[in-house]
Amino acid sequence: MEIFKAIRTLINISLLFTVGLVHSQDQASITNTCAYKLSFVSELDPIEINRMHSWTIHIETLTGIPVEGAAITLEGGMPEHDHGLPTSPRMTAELGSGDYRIEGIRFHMSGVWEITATIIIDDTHNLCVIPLEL
Ligand SMILES: [Cu+2]
Repeated sequence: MEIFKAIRTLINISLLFTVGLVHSQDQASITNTCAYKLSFVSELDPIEINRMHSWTIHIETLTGIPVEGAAITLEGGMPEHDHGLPTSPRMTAELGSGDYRIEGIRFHMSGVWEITATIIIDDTHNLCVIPLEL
């Protein structure tokens, strides 16, 4: 289990590095690693193809303290197909206790997706990858 975790972390870090380079023109400071623990609950469970829905993303520090006052942007796509999301999801509310509502999420294909949540706190951008298979 530890080995799988380590491999997954390495994969995530390499993906984050790529994403970080893409965003390197931003003024804000970019961290190539994700300094937070992210989890999400989908309004649709299971997620259905081609149905618009929202997520609640929960952010914690690595020691388990809920993170408040963040802004989240969500991007993503299918790495095997070289395309992005068909919609532009937006954070619409901070719900408290480290929870944030993201609306306008829709997936138009089943398969492997990769969602990158940019967590913005005090001009620091953290890029956190959420792997997803539909
Ligand atoms: Cu695709």
